[in-house]
Amino acid sequence: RQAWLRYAPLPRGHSTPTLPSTILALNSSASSPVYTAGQELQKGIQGIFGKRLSVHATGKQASSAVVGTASQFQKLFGSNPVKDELIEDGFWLNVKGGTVQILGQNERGALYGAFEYLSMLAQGNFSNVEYATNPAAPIRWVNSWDNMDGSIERGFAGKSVFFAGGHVASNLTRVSEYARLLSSIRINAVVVNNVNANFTTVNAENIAGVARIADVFRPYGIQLGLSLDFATPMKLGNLSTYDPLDSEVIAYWNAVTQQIYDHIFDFAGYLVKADSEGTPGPLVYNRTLADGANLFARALQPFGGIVMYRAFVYNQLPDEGDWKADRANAAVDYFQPLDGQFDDNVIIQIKYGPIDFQVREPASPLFANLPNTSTAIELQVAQEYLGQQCHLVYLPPLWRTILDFDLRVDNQSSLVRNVVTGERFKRPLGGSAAVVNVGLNDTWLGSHLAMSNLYAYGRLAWDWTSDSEEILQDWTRLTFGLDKTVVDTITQMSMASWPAYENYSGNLGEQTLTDILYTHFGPNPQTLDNTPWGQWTRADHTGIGMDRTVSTGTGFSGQYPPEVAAMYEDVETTPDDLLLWFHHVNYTQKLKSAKTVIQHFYDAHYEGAETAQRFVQMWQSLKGKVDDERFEDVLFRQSFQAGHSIVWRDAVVNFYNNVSGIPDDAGRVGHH
Ligand code: GCW
Repeated sequence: RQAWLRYAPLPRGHSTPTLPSTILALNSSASSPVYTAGQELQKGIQGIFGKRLSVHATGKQASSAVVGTASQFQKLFGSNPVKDELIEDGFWLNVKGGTVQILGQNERGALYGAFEYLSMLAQGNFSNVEYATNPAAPIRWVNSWDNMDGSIERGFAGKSVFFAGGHVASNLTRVSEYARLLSSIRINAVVVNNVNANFTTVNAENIAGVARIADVFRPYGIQLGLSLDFATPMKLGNLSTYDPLDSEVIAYWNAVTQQIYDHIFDFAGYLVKADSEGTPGPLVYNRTLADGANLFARALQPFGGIVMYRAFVYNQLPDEGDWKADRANAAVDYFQPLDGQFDDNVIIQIKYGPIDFQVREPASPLFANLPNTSTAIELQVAQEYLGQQCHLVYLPPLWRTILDFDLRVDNQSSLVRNVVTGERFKRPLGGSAAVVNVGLNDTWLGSHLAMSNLYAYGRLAWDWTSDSEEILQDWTRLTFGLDKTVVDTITQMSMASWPAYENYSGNLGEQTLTDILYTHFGPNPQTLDNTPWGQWTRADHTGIGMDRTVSTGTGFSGQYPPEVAAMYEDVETTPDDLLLWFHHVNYTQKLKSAKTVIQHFYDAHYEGAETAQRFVQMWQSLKGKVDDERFEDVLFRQSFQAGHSIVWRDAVVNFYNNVSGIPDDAGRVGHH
């Protein structure tokens, strides 16, 4: 349960640095992050070096490690040693042998700095450093799809740490442990309940309940947010409408919001999924999505809260035969016309791709279409379509394909990451949210190795240019120790894992091919087509792929700025890995690799499954280097993945062999 915060002793024989003699934490109030930082430094140094330092809130000593805000420091010492500019949540770290200064712009930043220093020590890194670091964006949130009854939508690790039986859980120990992990990766807010929200979340009893969660979060610098059911005024408030422009509805939400702030003075804000997959919303009253978002924005504005309004709005599309119908078009169709109509404290939260957390998608074109609106990217640490933590899939390389993508708005560099941080369009707000869905399982996500995705999410949300592999190695050392073989092996497995999963699931941009009707787990290519969910591949006897061109297809490629639109419009300039996302082609179409589409399917599936087999041997080579409990647990999962990858391989290659009737050049597939 300590995950990457174990503070395990360094290997025998490892050198020891000059340590500070005491810890000076410049705030003694137990709910302050600076106090937490002092406790954490004490705990960490004791764990790593077996030395217990005392913690004080006053008294100057040259050899103390000092942690606090720059202004607290200034007050006590009469000077400010911070040499670079700090923005909100940023910190300054100065380590010179026994001299340790950890100074945040705010208290949260100070706590982040303490974790950074401990992370260095735990990795045996005793270098002298002096630097400031600031976040890429102010919004670094986690979303939890926890239901009030304690179940978790797309949760793969047991019941909720937050809720049980319609109430907030009575024992919040796990919440506090979770908050500690999240603050160490610089997450600053958590939305605790499912976006498919239940109106009872904001009844009087539950507001008092979530206030207890906020109390547990506060010492870790984490704010609490809530998802709302748009129809609450009717369901809970006994009004006859939930029309966002109705004065009683407005008064109702103002009152609820006031009540929340009465209990939680530092409440972060609301997350809203409206008019989506059956949830109520403003469209029911022919109001715009901006009317819906601004309703909450205005209720929150006096308190400094924000609204994360999800762009995941689409209708089910009954008619796949309609060559123009395309769910991927929905977000831009709905939101682009509203650009500029959202209040300043509204952030549009956009899933990374235009459909839904697929193994590969192009960047959502909505990122290019809202220059006058603040945006955030939504990622999913919970591997819903990506093996549900039963398969090892290290996600940062996938995320980076989106965040590093250049949308070329106005023919200028417009990386997605620079859009969501607010930099590209000069927006005051922006950032990211990841759906995490930890549960009561001791591993948090259901799998030890899956925790690298959570760790990496936090690190990237702070700095999207950090290297995926270096982050992974930090995580591995902190989680499993400094043994080089362990670090190298987990690195190799993890870095090969997303390509492997893509190989044995959906190739060339045709989505995951997982079962989308029931489980979202395991292969089921036949569920993609002929359903109203709109995750179509249009596979028939001769060809496959969604024609999303402007000239002959759904017009989706035209939602990108001209340079990008032109690239995707043309089969020749569309990268192979997104070919079937943008084009309907024959199975015999030649790829840039000179293989045909169908032969690529066959080869990739065999290759992907072979890689998954190798993970088992690679992991086995770590026996004795990883404690038995975690060794066995991971071995079990890797063995499952190895077997399941063959199930995937055979299901998918046989499916396309059957529809196309084209044999495998290598003779592995079908009847021969
Ligand atoms: O991917 C789909 C999930 C739903 C989820 C929805 C969403 C919370 O299958 O479980 O609902 O996306 O993101 O709103």
